[in-house]
Amino acid sequence: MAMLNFEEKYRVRGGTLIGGSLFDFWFGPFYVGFFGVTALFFTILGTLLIVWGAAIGPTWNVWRINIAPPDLSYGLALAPMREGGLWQIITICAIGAFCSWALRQVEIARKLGMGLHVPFAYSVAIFAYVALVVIRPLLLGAWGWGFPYGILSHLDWVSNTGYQYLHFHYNPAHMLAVTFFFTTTLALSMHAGLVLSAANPPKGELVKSGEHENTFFRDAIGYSIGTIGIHRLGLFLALSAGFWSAVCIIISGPFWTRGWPEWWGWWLNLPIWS
Ligand code: 07D
Ligand code: 07D
Ligand code: U10
Repeated sequence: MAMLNFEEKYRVRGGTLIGGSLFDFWFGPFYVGFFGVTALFFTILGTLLIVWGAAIGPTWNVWRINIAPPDLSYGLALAPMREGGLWQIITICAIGAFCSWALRQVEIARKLGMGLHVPFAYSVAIFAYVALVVIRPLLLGAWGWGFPYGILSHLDWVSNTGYQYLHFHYNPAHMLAVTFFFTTTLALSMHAGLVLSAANPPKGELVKSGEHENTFFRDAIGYSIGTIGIHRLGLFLALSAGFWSAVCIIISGPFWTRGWPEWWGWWLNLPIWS
């Protein structure tokens, strides 16, 4: 079925979570929906607040614009606009926009009778963000622990936070997250390479099948995970990367206050060494 015919067939009412058919329509290629409206609302408001923050700040250099969270002395209270209040409202807008976007994905998936894998996956990214700007600051008792909104300033925050724990590479959850990130890239490059090599042959040659793909890996490593399996594995690897990232930052401070190399003391203290 041509794409335009398909869209005509599936652009039907229903599947919405809230608002019935109020916003149940399309605008050009975009599905609108209640959560499209809330996503747009939070995005526009949040972006305007960033522009305001830039306007009252010292620079218009996009790399150096910085909207910092409140000073630690404000604890979990609201701060005046110019002293971190802006960061607090932008954070609310960001969470509002990200969650709206995930729920819009849910509505679109429901309309199409598809699974909720995409919104579930996106929710893990939202979890990592919320871990950084809500969960960890709450556990540490001050919004000031959140990261600043700025292209270079957020990099400074990552570096400074890393060195607060002496050597962040020794954080065991960071190790797991990094390993999952690396494995995700490996898996994607293997999968994309395999599919292109079979499904996109040079002109004049036959397109190869899933059997060829299976056989390639059985010949090479003795086992093939299969054509659905590789997608399950890919999702698992990628979501694990995000999940362990969230864990690695939540435990830094709330559950471990010393340098991360010291955490490995348990290994040196095992009775088997004495
Ligand atoms: C390719 C999809 C498209 C998305 C893009 C990002 C904005 C921000 C806002 C000026 C893969 C759009 C960017 C809307 C503009 C203002 C105020 C996704 C793709 C192109 N970071 N980070 C970047 C964000 C954190 C870290 C780049 C966001 C944590 C490091 C971009 C968040 C930590 C490096 C960016 C976030 C951290 C970057 C490219 C939120 C740990 C880099 C991102 C909401 C996770 C790299 C100058 C990219 C860079 C980079 C955006 C959070 C670390 C500006 C939106 C606090 C070490 N980050 N980041 O391609 O070049 O993502 O930085 O949590 O080296 Mg970051
Ligand atoms: C938070 C992004 C969420 C995004 C959302 C969507 C928009 C819309 C619109 C384009 C989580 C935003 C959408 C804005 C855009 C349009 C139209 C993703 C998020 C919801 N580290 N480290 C990680 C590595 C070191 C440190 C994670 C490697 C040093 C700290 C990952 C190395 C020190 C923190 C990772 C390395 C250090 C991290 C990041 C190597 C510094 C974190 C990925 C090779 C001296 C952060 C939750 C992530 C974290 C984190 C990798 C080195 C410190 C595992 C490979 C030793 C303080 N590091 N790191 O989390 O876990 O993505 O955050 O050296 O806080 Mg690290
Ligand atoms: C995959 C795949 C696969 C494919 C694929 C893909 C994964 C099976 C079949 C997909 C992959 C790709 C396409 C590859 C490239 C992708 C990446 C590299 C990932 C990164 C992506 C980007 C950088 C692009 C990001 C772009 C975005 C997010 C779009 C931005 C769009 C908007 C902001 C508009 C969103 C629309 C909304 C919210 C609703 C609609 C609204 C409007 C259009 C505006 C008008 C509004 C109205 C009419 C509503 C009225 C609003 C009101 C009343 C309130 C407004 C409030 C105010 C305050 C004004 O596996 O193989 O192939 O392709």
